[in-house]
Amino acid sequence: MGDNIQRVLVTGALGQIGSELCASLRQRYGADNVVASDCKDLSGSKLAKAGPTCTLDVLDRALIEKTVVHYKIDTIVHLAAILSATGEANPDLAWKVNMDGLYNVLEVGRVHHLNQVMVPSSIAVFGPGTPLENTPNDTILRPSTMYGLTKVAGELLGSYYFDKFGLDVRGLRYPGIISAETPPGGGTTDYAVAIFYEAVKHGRYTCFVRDDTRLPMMYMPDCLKATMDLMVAPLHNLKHHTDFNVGAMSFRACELAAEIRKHIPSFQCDYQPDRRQNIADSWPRSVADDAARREWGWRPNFDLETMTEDMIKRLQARHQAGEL
Ligand code: NAD
Ligand code: AKB
Repeated sequence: MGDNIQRVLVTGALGQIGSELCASLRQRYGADNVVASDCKDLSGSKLAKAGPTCTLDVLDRALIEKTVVHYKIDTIVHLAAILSATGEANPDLAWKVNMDGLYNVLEVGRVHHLNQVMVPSSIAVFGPGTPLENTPNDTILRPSTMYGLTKVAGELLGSYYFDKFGLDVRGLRYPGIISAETPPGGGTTDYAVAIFYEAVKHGRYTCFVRDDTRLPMMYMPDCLKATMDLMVAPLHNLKHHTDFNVGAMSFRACELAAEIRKHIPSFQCDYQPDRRQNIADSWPRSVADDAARREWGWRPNFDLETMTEDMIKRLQARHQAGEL
């Protein structure tokens, strides 16, 4: 199981997480053994220069199956999804991609006896009825968004495939992911990334949540570590499978702005909350990740201070190189 991964298919590989996770997976398993796929065209992308790629819409089960057979895939990392803000604007699309897409991937996993399917979940599984401070791993899951609803159903569906068919489905509930390579694709936590780009490029940012909004966040290197550590964790150590809370840091939007100001003293941030504020208010302020720590040794490396320093260094280098 976890230690038997040889050929990996990544769906949604052009996204914020996929674009960096594919590179890490290729380092670990060999460039030729990680097939990066997305419904968008990958030709000309960094991923296409470094290893195999294919265009793959996860709503096309026959094509997933063909790809798995063609590349002799034994593990799928399923990242294709519609995130919270886009999902609220287009719930029909969110349902289709997040539910039908996952069902297709799990069915192919079952029929082809794959070693593992990794499916990220999200802090979006929680809702206003959940304890929002230090939210426990096993608690009330009543989200108020279509995205959150599909993530809860996805966790349950993955567990069902494990219990019923023995398919090794794993997943962690990422908090908002902050990264300097690929911008996020339509989530509520996107402000915590956009603020860095705008600070470096223009020295000012208008934030779409209130200054006192506090949410759990994680820097990309920790996201990659968490994902790859869970993938290789011995199955017999896991009591949870598809639903691990993983914490790293929690901060208010104004605390992030203040941290950025330590590096860019003239940085100005103002706040104009929009419809995403309601989503942010329904999510945990911080999460308890004792199950992940106990069952597969989860430990984050970055906090607000070290993440901010590294983000600014990377984005300033990209800005100077004319990439932003
Ligand atoms: P993203 O929006 O940046 O990327 C998603 C990718 O999926 C895009 O490249 C898009 O083209 C692709 N896609 C959309 N529909 C598709 C389809 N029908 N077939 C194939 N590809 C399709 O998302 P991300 O941030 O990289 O998220 C990856 C996973 O992690 C998702 O399951 C998401 O819910 C989860 N997650 C992300 C965060 C975060 O902050 N980034 C937080 C919690 C959970
Ligand atoms: C979003 O904001 O939708 C994502 C998530 C926390 O799932 N970043």
